Amino acid sequence: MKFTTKLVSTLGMLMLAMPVSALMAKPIVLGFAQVGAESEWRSANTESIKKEAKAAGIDLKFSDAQQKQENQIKAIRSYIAQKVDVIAFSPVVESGWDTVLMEAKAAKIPVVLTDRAVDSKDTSLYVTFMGSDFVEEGRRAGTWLVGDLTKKGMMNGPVDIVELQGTTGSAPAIDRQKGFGDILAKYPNLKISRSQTGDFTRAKGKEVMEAFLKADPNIQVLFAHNDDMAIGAIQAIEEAGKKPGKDIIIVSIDGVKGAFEAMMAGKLNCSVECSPLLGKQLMEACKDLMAHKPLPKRIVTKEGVFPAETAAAAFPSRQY
Ligand code: GYE
Repeated sequence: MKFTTKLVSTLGMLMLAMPVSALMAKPIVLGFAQVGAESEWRSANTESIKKEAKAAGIDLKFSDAQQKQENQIKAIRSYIAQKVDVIAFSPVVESGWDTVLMEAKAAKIPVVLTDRAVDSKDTSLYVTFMGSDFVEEGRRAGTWLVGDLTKKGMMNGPVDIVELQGTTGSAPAIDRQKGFGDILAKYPNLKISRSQTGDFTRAKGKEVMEAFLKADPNIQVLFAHNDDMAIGAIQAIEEAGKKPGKDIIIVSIDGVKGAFEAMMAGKLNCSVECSPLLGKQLMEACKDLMAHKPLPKRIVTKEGVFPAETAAAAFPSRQY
């Protein structure tokens, strides 16, 4: 046998003996900079990303920024240094990202925004933004409220509404406030008497609601930018000797299990859905990017509204 033929056949045998995975292309490396673990929504989002990365055979590098922008920026810089294939992140606040995004661009690493948007003027700094329409969620909460107040005969007089805002400067806090406000603006009897941030957490939601109740014993409605703050507020309302869901009408956003349980217990009146299950879409986007397929600039999540009377029927099929 000639040397070259021998070499080729030896190589062939070697390849046959190798595990299939070793012959396949290197896995896509995705660096994901998560906001934190502030809510049930966020935990479900993290779980979805980890599970779907595994299912797609994507090598996921994951970091938790504990709701701090500087930590997210550090994580993104370390992904750039590690030369990952794709960077994805859910920006804790909207502004202040241009510098680090320019660094990613210079390193030719595509950036995918998941869940929350940035306010950068230069949209070439990211390839796509996948997530919910938060303005629409706020409008849905407002529209549901008007319907409920109408049914209860409360639209003829002034209604005292308080608002628990999400993290100051975050896209969902800005947009949900706007959407809800758009609806309220059509009804002069609906007024927000107090509005403060509860940072999307149960503990802060409870704390701020306690202060609201002390300052104003006549609160009729609570709009919370997420379910966790509503759940914290429910505790504060009960501790103040009132009945949440009855003495105070409560509408919040996310549709997490805890909200469904509160609705079934009659303590929460409505939750507007915001799906955290973005993992699958994100992994598909990574694969498309690596295959040089074009991506739409905006991928909007499809969602519904769950008034309390629909909670028991929907509960068994809820995935988060
Ligand atoms: O509503 C809230 C979480 O960005 C949509 O962040 C997300 C929000 C969600 O902490 O619960």
